[in-house]
Amino acid sequence: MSEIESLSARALADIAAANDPEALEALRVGLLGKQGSITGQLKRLGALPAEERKAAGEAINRVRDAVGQALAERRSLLEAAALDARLAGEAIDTTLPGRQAHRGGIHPVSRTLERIAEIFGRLGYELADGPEIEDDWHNFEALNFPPHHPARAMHDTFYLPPDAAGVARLLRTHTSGVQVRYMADLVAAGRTPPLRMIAAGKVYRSDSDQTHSPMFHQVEGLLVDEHATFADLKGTLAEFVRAFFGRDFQMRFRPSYFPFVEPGAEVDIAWQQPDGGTRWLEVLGCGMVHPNVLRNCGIDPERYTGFAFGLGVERFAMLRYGVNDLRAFFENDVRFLRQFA
Ligand code: 2U9
Repeated sequence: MSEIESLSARALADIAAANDPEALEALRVGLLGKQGSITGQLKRLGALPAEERKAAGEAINRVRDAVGQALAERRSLLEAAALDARLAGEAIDTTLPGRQAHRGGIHPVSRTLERIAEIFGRLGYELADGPEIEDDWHNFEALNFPPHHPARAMHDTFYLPPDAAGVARLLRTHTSGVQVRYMADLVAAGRTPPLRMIAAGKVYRSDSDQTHSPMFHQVEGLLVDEHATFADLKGTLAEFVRAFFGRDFQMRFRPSYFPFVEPGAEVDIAWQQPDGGTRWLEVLGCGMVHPNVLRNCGIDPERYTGFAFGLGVERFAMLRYGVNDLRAFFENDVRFLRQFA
């Protein structure tokens, strides 16, 4: 084997055995660099006899080209292998389960309130709200509670320090001040009944046990028109109870006293017991709006009549979801709340 042939064979074997780009580069410099062995062969061509020079030159050039190509192929092979190794090391395992996000839910009392407002919305009632800090006029006086009247003691009122003008302030004990404002605003805007509205929101009474919380939610409704009657009230409440629970109930209206209505009544429904029997359950209060209340709001009681009703949202939520302690709604135990999400 000629010198150039054995040089070529050794070079190709070395290239094939090179396992990293640095080793390959060292081989390139040793073969094709300025001091490289193949470059050295080319430099020595001049020393050969003229008749050998052509064939020897061609042979060296072939080896130089073959070695150059082998270097390039080996380089791209090593680069591809290095890239594969990097990609394998950085790979994301998409089969791993992701971190679970916590899913929130609507509070059962809010759900119930939304459900009640939705039902009355379908019956044409507009939803209104007002301040939770009230004055004596909107919470009591306009609603036919005279000063020092014993009916005030029915509400265990939380009083606040008087405002800068010395006017007494309190946490509203019912949402009825919203209806008072609604009627007064309607009259001030130069409009007249008919009107249909519900007030919904938090109310406060100093009372706390299994069925009473110092803060609870009320929905109250009001309809005023020229010929509104107690029969309209009964039909409206029967329709509401049917829509809320999804079935009909036997209902009973028991006379009761509220200063802002006359006559007033408490509404019981015949509730199915687990033992198969039924029991009367009080679920609502209602009545025909007292003429004094209409007059206090600027509406002529000789021309207009109205009916009104009130209910506790937590009570409806307890019945619908079968919860027997009101306080569970406010303890914020997610194990309890999650059941309704
Ligand atoms: C105006 C005129 C009349 C609203 C009414 C009741 C009867 C009633 C209670 C039910 C359970 C409150 O949540 S509860 O504790 N409410 O019994 N509410 S009539 O009558 C009004 C309201 C405003 C201007």
